[in-house]
Amino acid sequence: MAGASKAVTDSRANLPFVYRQYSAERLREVLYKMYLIRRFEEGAEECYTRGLIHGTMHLSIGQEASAMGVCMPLSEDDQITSTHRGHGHCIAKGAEVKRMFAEFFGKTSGYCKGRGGSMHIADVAKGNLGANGIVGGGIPIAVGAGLSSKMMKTGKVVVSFFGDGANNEGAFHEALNMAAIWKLPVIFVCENNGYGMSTSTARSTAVKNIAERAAAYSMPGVIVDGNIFSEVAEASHQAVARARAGEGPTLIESKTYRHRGHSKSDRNRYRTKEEIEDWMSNRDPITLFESELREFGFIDDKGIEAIRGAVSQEIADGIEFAKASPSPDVRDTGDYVYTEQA
Ligand SMILES: Cc1ncc(C[n+]2csc(CCOP(=O)(O)OP(=O)(O)O)c2C)c(N)n1
Ligand SMILES: [Mg+2]
Repeated sequence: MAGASKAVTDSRANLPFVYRQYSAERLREVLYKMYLIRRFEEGAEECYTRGLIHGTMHLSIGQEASAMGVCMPLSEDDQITSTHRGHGHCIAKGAEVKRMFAEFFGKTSGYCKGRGGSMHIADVAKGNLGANGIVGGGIPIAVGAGLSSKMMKTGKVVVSFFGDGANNEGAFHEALNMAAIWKLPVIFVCENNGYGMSTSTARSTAVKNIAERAAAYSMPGVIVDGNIFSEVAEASHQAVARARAGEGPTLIESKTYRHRGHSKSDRNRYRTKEEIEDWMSNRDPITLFESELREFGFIDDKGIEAIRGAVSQEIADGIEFAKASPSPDVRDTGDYVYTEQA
């Protein structure tokens, strides 16, 4: 998202940072996008159930504030690397849902001409270097992109999204060390949703907070409530400022929760119904953001209804676009799959 800022007005002086920094219009646009992520995934899930989409998918419902908050201070030129749970990151960085649906449907109008599907969407024009089916796979790529930014003096900041499961991999540690010694403009965002498949973070990770690992690489480690948009956006804003100033990387741990199972085949046996219900009822990121917007006078019921209606229309149009788009010719299905062909 473009990172324009508004002058601080007296009436907003005591509000949290993002409500002083951004215009009412931008903040309402964030709510729109949070709904767009959620409805996109609900729509994709429904299409999957109806047999219109094949394979599997990993839904980030419940993690929308994390994706939107991190991307808030990024410009279109800044870059991200994403994960197997990357639909929210993709939309937050500016992707069009109609081309995402088309990709899911395996159509030529999709972001990867229908060859990639849910786990491989890349939107390089908008700075999304790609989702990645390899856990932790995007972390070294982000460091490479950060090195490129520094050497070419492009001024780009690179965000690497990854899950708690990735922070115990060698690639994570090597990448953080390298980014730190070279002071690269990279922001490592660990979306800690409490589980890597069925394994809880407590069982897999020796430290209590993943952000503590930043100390080993001499960079700031910041913990945020990943379900509170304003908190995530503020931390991201600071990390972006540090990166742009040439001071190097930051590790942000965004504590959040996925409402759905790990993937379509997950039966949720490792989590209690009460735990899931608690996060859905009391910690839902869209509900929390909506109530802050209402409380601070940025939106009312009518405004929220208008956003919900417009999002539903964009989703319906996106699904129709995907349905109406052509499938690749069977003779061309091998095209665009490899970077170089014999
Ligand atoms: C290198 C690698 N190891 C294992 C897997 C299988 N796998 C896919 S997702 C996943 C869990 C990832 O957990 P986390 O990083 O916490 O992300 P989350 O699914 O919670 O968003 C695993 C083990 C994989 N895709 N790649
Ligand atoms: Mg996880």
